[in-house]
Amino acid sequence: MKPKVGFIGLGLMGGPMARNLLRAGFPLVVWNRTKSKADDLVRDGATLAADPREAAALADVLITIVSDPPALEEVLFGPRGAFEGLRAGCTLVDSSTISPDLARRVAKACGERGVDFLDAPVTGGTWGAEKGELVFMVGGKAEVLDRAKPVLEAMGKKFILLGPNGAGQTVKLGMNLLLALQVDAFAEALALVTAAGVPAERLMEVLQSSMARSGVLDVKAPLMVKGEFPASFPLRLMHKDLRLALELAHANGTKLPAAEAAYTAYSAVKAASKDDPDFAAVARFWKQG
Ligand code: NA7
Repeated sequence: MKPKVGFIGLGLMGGPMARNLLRAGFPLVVWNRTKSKADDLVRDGATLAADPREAAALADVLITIVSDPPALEEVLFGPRGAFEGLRAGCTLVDSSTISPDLARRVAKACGERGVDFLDAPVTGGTWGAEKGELVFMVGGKAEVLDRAKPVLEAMGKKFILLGPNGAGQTVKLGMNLLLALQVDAFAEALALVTAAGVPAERLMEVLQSSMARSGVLDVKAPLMVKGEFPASFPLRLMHKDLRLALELAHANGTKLPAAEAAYTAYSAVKAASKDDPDFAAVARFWKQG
């Protein structure tokens, strides 16, 4: 029999991930702060929990994917939070991007209740979430990952065990730091070239045939040239990830001067944007002057 899965956080990523669990035939209990985001899933067979506590109490495997560290603390440890409902022997998988420090605190609290825990942030964007082709960066024990895999396989194609709890989040922050810098660097190159009178298309042409080409730029650079930023990975979340990376660096005495500079650009665009754009909108920094 398939384990019962609880799912908390039906945002841009969580919505399609939960949909894939339902499609794969897992009995699914969902909870989201904004209730209406659960409507389609409930219509198609998922059960709506009254609160995170109930979602946890009904689940063998509970998956959380919410915005940031305060959101996770709220759904786990807040009033009627999941921790009040988690039973010994269950597994909690958190796929939010949070600090490694919070991941370790959650692991400790789980350990005290006899609950297994994996920090398992994902990469692949909304496209990967919809296709069920996410890559999971996992911190925790190999045997816990092995047991959780049949559930995770409904949502992803690759599961990389990186070390003890916290290691998944650490690597995720390193990866997003690189993505943030690549997109920021392209925005600078674009500003340099176009201000000097050469059209953006010429830069793109060369980029496509050079070593400067990368997966992220294949996707983001054309949108940046057009100035269109529909949110696939919202800038507000990349801004949060850069902040978490800088906090981790600070705690370990690691200097990240390029990340500091990029954080300034992302912060300015975040403050000035009235919409909820993709992180590629960091290009607006050079339009604002
Ligand atoms: P979204 O689309 O912004 O979704 C965020 C989700 O987190 C959404 O379900 C939110 O509920 C939920 N949320 C945010 N704050 C809270 C609080 N305080 N309490 C409960 N629930 C909350 O983000 P993505 O799906 O793109 O990304 C999710 C994570 O994966 C994030 O860490 C990324 O960096 C990676 P809402 O629907 O707004 O009521």
